[in-house]
Amino acid sequence: MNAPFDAATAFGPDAATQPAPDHQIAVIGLGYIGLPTAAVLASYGWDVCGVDVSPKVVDTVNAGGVHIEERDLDRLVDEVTRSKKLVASTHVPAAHYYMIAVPTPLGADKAPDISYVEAAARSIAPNILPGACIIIESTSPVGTTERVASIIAEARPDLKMPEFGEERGGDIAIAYCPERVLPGKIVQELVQNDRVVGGMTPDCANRAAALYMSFVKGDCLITNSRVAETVKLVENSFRDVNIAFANELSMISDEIGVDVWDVIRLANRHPRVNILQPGPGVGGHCIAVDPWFLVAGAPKAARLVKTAREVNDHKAVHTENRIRALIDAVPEAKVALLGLAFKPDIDDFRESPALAIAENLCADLGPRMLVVEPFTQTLPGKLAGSGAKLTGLDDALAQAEIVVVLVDHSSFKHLEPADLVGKMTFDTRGMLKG
Ligand code: SAJ
Repeated sequence: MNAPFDAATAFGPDAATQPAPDHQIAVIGLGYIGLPTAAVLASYGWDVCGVDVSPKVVDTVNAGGVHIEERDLDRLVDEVTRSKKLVASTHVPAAHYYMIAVPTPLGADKAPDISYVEAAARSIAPNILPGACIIIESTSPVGTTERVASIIAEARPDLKMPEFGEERGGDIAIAYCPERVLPGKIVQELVQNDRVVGGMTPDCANRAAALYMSFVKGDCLITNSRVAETVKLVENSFRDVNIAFANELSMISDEIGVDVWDVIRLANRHPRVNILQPGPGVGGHCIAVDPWFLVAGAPKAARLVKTAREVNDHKAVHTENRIRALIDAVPEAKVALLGLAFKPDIDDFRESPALAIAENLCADLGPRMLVVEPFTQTLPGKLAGSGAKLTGLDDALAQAEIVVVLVDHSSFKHLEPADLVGKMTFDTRGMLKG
C-alpha cells in the first residue's frame, strides 16, 4: 500500500470527522491465520495491532518472534515489529478495521462452537467508532456475521447496524471474508489467492474489499455474507468428499486385492478423471472439521458430505487395523513409524490421523516403536511416556523389521527399495511407489 490511509475514501465522507482510532487495523487472534495476516498487512504499510488473549503470544510477537512454524513468517514478523508497523496487545484498541481470526472449533456433538467469535465481537464493541469495518475471517457456520452484528447492536444501541439484504450500510460495516490459505504456504497465498468478500450489505462488502485490494494480487469477489460463509464451508467439503473417494477406493482395493496407487495413476490418465491421493485419514483443523458445519446447518440434505467425513474418519481405523495385523505377524519385531504431522512438511499435529494411529499403537506396543518425525524435538501427545522412542531415520531403519510410512515428508522421499530390503513395509501414502 503506497497511498496513506484515507478514511473518507474508505468509509465515506462522514468518517473523516470521527475521532482518530488508535490503529488502522486490529487483528483479533494471533494464530495460524491472524498472525500471518497481521504481518502481511503491516508489510504493505498498514499500522496494525495484533490482539491475543495470551500474554505469552503478545510478548513473543512484540519481541519480534513467532509461536508457530510457517514458512517465511519469522522473517516477516521480525521485519514489521522492528518497523513498529505491527504491535501486539492483549487489549482491543479502537481501529478503522477489525479482523476476527479466532478459532471456531467443533463441539462434542459435532456442532460448530462460535463462542470465540462471539467473545471477539464483545471485545470490539466498547471501542468501536462510527465508520469502522468489522471483517470475520474465521471459518464459521452460515449466519455468524449476522450474529456478530446482533452482539454489537446489543452492546452499542447508539450505533445503527447494517441490516442483511439492505442496500446501504449502517454506522459501521460488517463483512465476512474467509481465509483460504494453505498451511505451509500461508504468507504466499495470503497475497496471491482470490478473495471472496461477503457484506451484510453491498456497502459493507465494498468497505471490506477496499482493505483486501490494498494487498491481494488475486481478485476480490464481492457477494453477501451468507454466500461467503457457505463458500468457505463448501471449498473444504469439496476437498473432503474428493479425498473420501480416494480413501474409499483404497479400502475397496484392499478388499479386492489390487494396488490402489496403480489404479489411481492409470484412471487419472483419462482426460476427465482426477482422483486425489489416499492417506491414513484426513487431518488438520479445517478439512476434518468444516464439513460438519455444513452438516449441522442442513442435516437432512448434507448426506454425501456427512458420509465423506465418516469415510475419512474410518480410514484411520482401517489403517490402524492393517498395521496391527502386520505387527502381530512378526512378534517382537521393532516397528519404525515414519511421520506424525497431519500432512507432509509441516510441524502441525492437530487432528493428525498419523499421530492418532501412532498413539493407539504405542499405548500397548510402545517399547517396540521407533518414531521418526523431523518436525519435533520431543514425542507429542500421548506418545510421551509410552515407551516409544523418537529417533532419526537412519537409526530407525537400522533397528526396525517393519517400516510404516504415515506421512510422506520430503526428507523421507529419498528412500529406495534397496534401503528396505528384508523389511516388511506398509506405505499409507504411496510414497515408496515413487
Ligand atoms: N489429504 C489426503 N489426500 C490428498 C490431499 C490431502 O489424504 O490428496 C489429506 C492431508 O494429508 C491432510 C488433509 O487431507 O491430512 C488436509 O490437507 P489439505 O492439504 O487438503 O488441506 P489443509 O487442511 O492444509 O488446508 C485446507 C485448504 N482447503 C482447500 O484446499 C479447499 C486451504 O486452502 C484452506 O485455507 C484450509 O483448509 C483452511 O484453513 O480452511
